[in-house]
Amino acid sequence: MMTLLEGYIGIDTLTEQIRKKELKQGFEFNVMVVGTSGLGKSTLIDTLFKSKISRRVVNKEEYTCPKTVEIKSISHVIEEKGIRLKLTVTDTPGFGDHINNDNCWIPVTKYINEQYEKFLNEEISIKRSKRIPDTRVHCCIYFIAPTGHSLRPIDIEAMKRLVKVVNVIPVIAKADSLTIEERERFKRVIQDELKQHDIQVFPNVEHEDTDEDEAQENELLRSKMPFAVVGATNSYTVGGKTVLGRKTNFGLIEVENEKHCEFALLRNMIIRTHLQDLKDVTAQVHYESYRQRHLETIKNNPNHNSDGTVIDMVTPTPSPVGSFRSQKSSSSRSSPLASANSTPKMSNHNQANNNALSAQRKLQDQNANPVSQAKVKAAMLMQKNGGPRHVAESKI
Ligand SMILES: Nc1nc2c(ncn2[C@@H]2O[C@H](COP(=O)(O)OP(=O)(O)OP(=O)(O)O)[C@@H](O)[C@H]2O)c(=O)[nH]1
Ligand SMILES: [Mg+2]
Repeated sequence: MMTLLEGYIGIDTLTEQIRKKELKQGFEFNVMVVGTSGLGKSTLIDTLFKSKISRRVVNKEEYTCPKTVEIKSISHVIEEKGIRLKLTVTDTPGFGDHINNDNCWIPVTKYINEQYEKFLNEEISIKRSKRIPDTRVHCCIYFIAPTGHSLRPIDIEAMKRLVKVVNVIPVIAKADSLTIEERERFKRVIQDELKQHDIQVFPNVEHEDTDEDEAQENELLRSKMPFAVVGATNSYTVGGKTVLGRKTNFGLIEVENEKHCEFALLRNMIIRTHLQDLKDVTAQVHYESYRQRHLETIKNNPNHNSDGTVIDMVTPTPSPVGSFRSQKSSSSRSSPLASANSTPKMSNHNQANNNALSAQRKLQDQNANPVSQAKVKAAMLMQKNGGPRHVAESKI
């Protein structure tokens, strides 16, 4: 189904971004919004894509912004100047609605891991499709309340977990409630706190190319983050032009006017300059790290039925940063043997797990020998065919 855009957002610039990259793959992009309830998550998604995208609208007149009560993904195909983008937006219920908000990030990290699991299952399945549908979350926009003071413990705890599994882009929500000076001060406080708690948001310096220009561009972006944003879905006419904005007692706040807020910086980064990078880091850092965790879990506990809730996301696992760098600079990113390294997901079937484990071990021992790897892969696939398989369903 085609979703009509109500204005220019800039997805046509994608061609330039991926010129040297995997053109044939087409464009799929999955974005998620997370944070406390009522901070404008659903609204910002609509603002970003200039379309009523965060929910299906039956009657435009009846369009309201209901509270989000469950994790919900909606896919749209949007097109601009002949470039099509399959966009999936995952809206999540806000934190903070319960008396006890401990572990409120778990449903979100679980959802993210389920998408990795789906991809992994596809990758290792015997009849895998040429192009695996990619539901992995490429970008998680994290909403910080505009308190002007400091990050709240819930935000620190949630972001700590999230940055281990997904690209996190923090934003100061509803920035219209802060003065320019308050925004700048709040931004510096947040930057210090993120550093203090070692919360590495996107773009992470460790995942960067050696490319000088890219490094400089990212350094500049980091100094301006988190962007102070305002979301709006109402249009107004200013100087003969239609703009999205919020009408207040003190005048109209135009969301795309850089003098009014930093929405445009966020949109430019996500869509116009870093979309492909968000996808690359997802595939080569976060997904790889998920696969490693599964491998470790099966190795250390063959009878363990691993899933996203069991694995501790805070305990650092070796991140494949080095390999990401080298992969990123090489022309061929995905090894043809990558799927042989994958860990099949099997439910309580000890024999199946043990056989898979021994196949994995053999694979690790012999990873320099492509012939042996092919044999091990074949053994794993045969094993997989014979044993029961648990495929997690995501709650979309
Ligand atoms: N002042 C101001 N209000 C906003 C902004 N963005 C959204 N709102 C309003 O805030 C209210 C909540 O917006 P939502 O987009 O539903 O918030 P949410 O974060 O999705 O809320 P949950 O679904 O409960 O998690 C609505 O009345 C919006 O119109 C903003 O940037 N500034
Ligand atoms: Mg919502």
